[in-house]
Amino acid sequence: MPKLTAKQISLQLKALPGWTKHALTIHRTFEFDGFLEGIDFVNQIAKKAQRADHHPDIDIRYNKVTLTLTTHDEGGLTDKDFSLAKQCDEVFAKFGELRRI
Ligand code: H2B
Repeated sequence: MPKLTAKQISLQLKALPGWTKHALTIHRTFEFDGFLEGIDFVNQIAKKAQRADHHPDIDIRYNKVTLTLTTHDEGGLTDKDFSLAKQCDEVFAKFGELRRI
């Protein structure tokens, strides 16, 4: 999986509002109704990460979860990071849907 160029990265980021690039990583902070909801989110992300063999850095602070993605093996950002970021957004969207019921 090759490292993406700066141009490819900015194109990918346009499709993922909420994600920010910092150095060789991208990150997004997700906010939940409480601590346990955030933990539930993290557990769902963990399953997806394991399936993809691609693991985010996870920072949990009460009801906020920050995910940071990079491809250590390549020393930069790859499609794997953007693919997992998209899956994280999809999981998060489900939490919003539950709240609206
Ligand atoms: N996760 C992340 N975020 N980056 C990697 O480069 C990476 C990983 N590499 N999970 C995987 C595991 C690699 O170490 C194994 C051997 O496939």
